[in-house]
Amino acid sequence: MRNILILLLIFVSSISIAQQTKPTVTPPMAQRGGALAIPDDTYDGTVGTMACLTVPGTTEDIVDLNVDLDLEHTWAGDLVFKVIAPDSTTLTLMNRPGFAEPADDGTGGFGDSSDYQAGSILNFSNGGTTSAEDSGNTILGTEFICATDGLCDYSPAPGAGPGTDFGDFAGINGAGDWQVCIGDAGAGDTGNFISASINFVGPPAAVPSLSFYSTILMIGLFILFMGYRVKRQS
Ligand SMILES: [Ca+2]
Ligand SMILES: [Ca+2]
Ligand SMILES: [Ca+2]
Repeated sequence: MRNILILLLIFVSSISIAQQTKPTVTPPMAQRGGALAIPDDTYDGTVGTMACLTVPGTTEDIVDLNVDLDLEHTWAGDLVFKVIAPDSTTLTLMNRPGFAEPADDGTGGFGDSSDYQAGSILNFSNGGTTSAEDSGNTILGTEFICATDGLCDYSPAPGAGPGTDFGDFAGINGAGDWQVCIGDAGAGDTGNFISASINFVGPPAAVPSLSFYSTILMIGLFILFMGYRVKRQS
């Protein structure tokens, strides 16, 4: 009887330990699009005037996400970056840095003259150390954001565009096609959108509740009690 009790307790304990060691966060899932020329001076605030790459979504509900961009261009202050969810929720990542656009319609002046170099991957996240509006503001117009200034991690700065930050996507289901888009609102300087990837963070894996452990403990105590009674009666 005692051996059976010990085996039962070991079994119950092993279930409990297995449940506790489950991962609590779904690993980010990187997705990638293709390559595209950015049309010069066409941006009017609509997606149809931007160069967009499609990025496959995730079947999970979104907790957070961040975006990697690779592009080449000779005038950062011409550019608007947006990420658009399958349900059309839109976050403006950057809006003509160095220029306080009165509206998100491509009109008015232009911003910082710095460049983007292919292969220097920019990351946009809520934890980005530099506001996207400050892109290139410490370097010359012929120097490269990220490659020259070493500043590659940016937080969203929507300016007059839609959205606040990546929290805008929290709670929506990620299934379907996402779009990452670049618009150009100033004549003369041009470039190419090389790639985009979205790192999706899903909900935490299910972790047994406190009541689960309480139930296991109660079962263990019950088995011990019954074993004690059987021993007393024998
Ligand atoms: Ca701006
Ligand atoms: Ca330039
Ligand atoms: Ca341009």
